[in-house]
Amino acid sequence: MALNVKKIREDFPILKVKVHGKPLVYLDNAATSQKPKQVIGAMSYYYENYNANTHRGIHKLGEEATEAYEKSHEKLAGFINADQDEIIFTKNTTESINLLAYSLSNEIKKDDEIVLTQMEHHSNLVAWQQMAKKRKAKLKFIEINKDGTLNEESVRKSITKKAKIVSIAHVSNMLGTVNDVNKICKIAHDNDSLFVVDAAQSVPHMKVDIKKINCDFLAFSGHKMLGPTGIGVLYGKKHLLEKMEPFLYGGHMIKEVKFNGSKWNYLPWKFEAGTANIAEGIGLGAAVDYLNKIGIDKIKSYDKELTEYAMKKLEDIKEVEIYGPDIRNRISVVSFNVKNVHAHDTSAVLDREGIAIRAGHHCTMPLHSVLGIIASARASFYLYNTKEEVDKLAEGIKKAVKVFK
Ligand code: 7TS
Repeated sequence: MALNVKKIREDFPILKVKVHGKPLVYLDNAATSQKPKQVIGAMSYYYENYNANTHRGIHKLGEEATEAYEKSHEKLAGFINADQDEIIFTKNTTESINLLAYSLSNEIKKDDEIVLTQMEHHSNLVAWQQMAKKRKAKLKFIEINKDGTLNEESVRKSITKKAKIVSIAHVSNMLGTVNDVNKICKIAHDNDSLFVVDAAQSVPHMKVDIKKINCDFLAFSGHKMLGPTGIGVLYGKKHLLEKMEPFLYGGHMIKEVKFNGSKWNYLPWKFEAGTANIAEGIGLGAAVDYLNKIGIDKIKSYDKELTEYAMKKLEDIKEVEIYGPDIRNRISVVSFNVKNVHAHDTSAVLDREGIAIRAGHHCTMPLHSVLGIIASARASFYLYNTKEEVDKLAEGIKKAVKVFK
């Protein structure tokens, strides 16, 4: 059964907002998603009814807050088929990857290799780049084909016995390419390398099963999957997390502290130092409930349907150039440029129509240089978007073509 988008839209208060007097058409979901009232409500309910710090006070509110916060770990674990103690709450994908780059750095020696791809978000590039500099290790980048898919020969050539870490995006936030992480994971493991997945753009839009991928680590952000900002996830295989150094030290992450030394807490608390983003954790749990209620497989097929529809509509405008693969290897994201129009100008024209897209380098500057462009416009879709909104996008782009002729 298809999604009941009309009913879904009623859950998102922001979709009633007018922008420049026009109904909001929100097509910037790859940057952040909107939040349903169930998520906003769960967070307000916590603040209004059981706000207290977790894992500390032996009092009713503290126990309720702790239970709800731990329950959220359990929900997130279920969502990606992990165990509860393998789910570390971080601030976002960026922090999850920084945690890894910091905590794994002891394992990296001179001339070891860290393999990424040309399509990485800066978040899955800069942290490794800095770690590689410190350890005198090398970064390698798997090349892309003209159509924005990963080049298979480059995959095989880049991942050798020298690779200690292979870290790649599951879905590119600029090209929308869905990478075959199962296959690349196997190649990484055959070469005794750790395999990390940047799942910021996949977990919100498709079923991600860490056991099927067999990845060692996987990172994603709550705010792109209907949850609040300030909460993200790092999944890691338990035996690896147990071996790793903590990232932040202080309260909550310890089991025992003496003046001259400390022992670390059990997983995942070892990596969750200090007072947590409690309301945000609870909000993310509510977002998972919401996604589960609708069904992630249904969301995926609807996202694909919208993306395919948008690609067709945009391909019909001869001044538009679309980047990335065809719909078979893509989901939710369509980046493009209008001939002779800067992406910022396209975005500004669309904004006057109430349409929100992203314009710029989308935190993928190296990818933009591979494509030979400095910027692009990007429409990205989610479960509450409609074909009518895509029609408005196409009309808005035609307006931009005319304005800048
Ligand atoms: N990785 C990918 C693939 C992303 O798309 C993003 C955010 C991140 C990592 C970082 O996520 P954060 O929550 O830590 O910021 N992508 C985008 C985007 O495309 N536009 O704004 C943020």
